[in-house]
Amino acid sequence: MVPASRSMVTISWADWNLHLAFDVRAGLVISLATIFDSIEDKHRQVLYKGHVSELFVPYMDPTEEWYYRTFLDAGEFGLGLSTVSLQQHTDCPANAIFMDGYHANQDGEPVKVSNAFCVFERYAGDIAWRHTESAISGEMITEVRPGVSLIVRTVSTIGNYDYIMDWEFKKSGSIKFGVGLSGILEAKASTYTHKKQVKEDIYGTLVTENTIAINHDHYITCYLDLDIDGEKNSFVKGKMKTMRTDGSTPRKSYWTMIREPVKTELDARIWTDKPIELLIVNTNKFTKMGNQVGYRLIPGPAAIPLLLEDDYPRIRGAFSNYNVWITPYNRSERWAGGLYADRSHGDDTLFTWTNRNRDIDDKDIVLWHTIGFHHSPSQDEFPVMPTLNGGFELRPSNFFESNPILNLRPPKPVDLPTCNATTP
Ligand SMILES: *[C@@H]1O[C@H](CO)[C@@H](O)[C@H](O)[C@H]1NC(C)=O
Ligand SMILES: *[C@@H]1O[C@H](CO)[C@@H](O)[C@H](O)[C@H]1NC(C)=O
Ligand SMILES: [Cu+2]
Repeated sequence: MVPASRSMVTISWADWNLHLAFDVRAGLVISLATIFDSIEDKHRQVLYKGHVSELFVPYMDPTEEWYYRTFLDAGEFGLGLSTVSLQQHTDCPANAIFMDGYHANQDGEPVKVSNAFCVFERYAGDIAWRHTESAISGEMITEVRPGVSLIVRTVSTIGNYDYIMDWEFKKSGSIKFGVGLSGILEAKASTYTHKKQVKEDIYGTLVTENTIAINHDHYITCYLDLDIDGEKNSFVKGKMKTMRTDGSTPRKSYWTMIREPVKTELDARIWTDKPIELLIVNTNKFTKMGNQVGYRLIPGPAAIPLLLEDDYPRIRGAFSNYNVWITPYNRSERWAGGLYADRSHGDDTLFTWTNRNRDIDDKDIVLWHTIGFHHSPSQDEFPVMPTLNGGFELRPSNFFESNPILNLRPPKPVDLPTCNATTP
């Protein structure tokens, strides 16, 4: 790991090279992530730029004091402005390296956020790949490689909620983004002390005497400008279709994959609540076997919006109408809720941009993906909420000629420090 400067950092780890930057609105920005391919003997482009674009949290209490609580946390508060200083040993492990972030205040003066990100190598006891071969008579062969990855972490605390955001780079070529929700549930005072007394809709859960935690959603929309082996990429949708056999064997059915290129923005609006394969491919590059070189999105949890389409938060938060979108790259289209999110009317969102139905075939394209949660609070989350996790994976799909970590060396046995359960 080689930090190069304070504001913009280049990291080389395993086969990965990447940049980190701090943005007042997005918080952590990952860019120029490339991975070394030993067969091609060069670094290959994967992610040109990735960051959280918007974080939409509409509350479900429509009464006078609460109806307006439909927050656009990135656009209205700033994930960078809300970034907190991380602590060693608690927020990040002992082997973490910390980075500061800087932004300008309203007078144009620099403000330092110390320890805004931490970067660490993680071995959490996972397996990168393994096999026990027992088919060879008289022999039992086992090969296992431990899964070690690089984590870049940042935490934004926006009012009551804490969002823990991790970008994980795996030796296999996968990039994972994870978000952890913690902090304090937004609650209101009430005269109720027991559920039996409640005869009306209280818009949430009585989590303790006189306290109602309100129902709400979290939509974390990520901007992912993938450049798979270069700028010109295309989007491919793979549908799994049930096929009936001709009856020549006892099997009646099977499923097959039907992949079709998606050429326009409207066809690229997708809900991932049914089996679907989503690929970003390099239109002009194939493996030796003739498969199209690409990366696959393994989506995070999908929360289909339940507000009515003519309701104001639904219009301002229209980028939650689908959880996958593709746009042609446009430098003015980075913030899913609009450039000016505060008091916006919903006329500059990912939804309105994509209504133009532009061509997305064989172009520099941007993938937008939303991790969604419908959150009906429970007592277990009071007074502070145990972390609730969600995330997605960008995983190589015919990007390499074969498993890129086949040649990982088995580790030397080392005595890692043991962590003893402490008694309070
Ligand atoms: C780029 O985005 C802006 C904002 O949505 C829009 O006004 C402009 O027409 C876009 N340009 C193209 C070529 O789509
Ligand atoms: C954990 O407990 C073992 C056995 O009591 C002890 O030898 C070891 O030093 C302890 N490790 C730590 C990190 O406290
Ligand atoms: Cu919540």
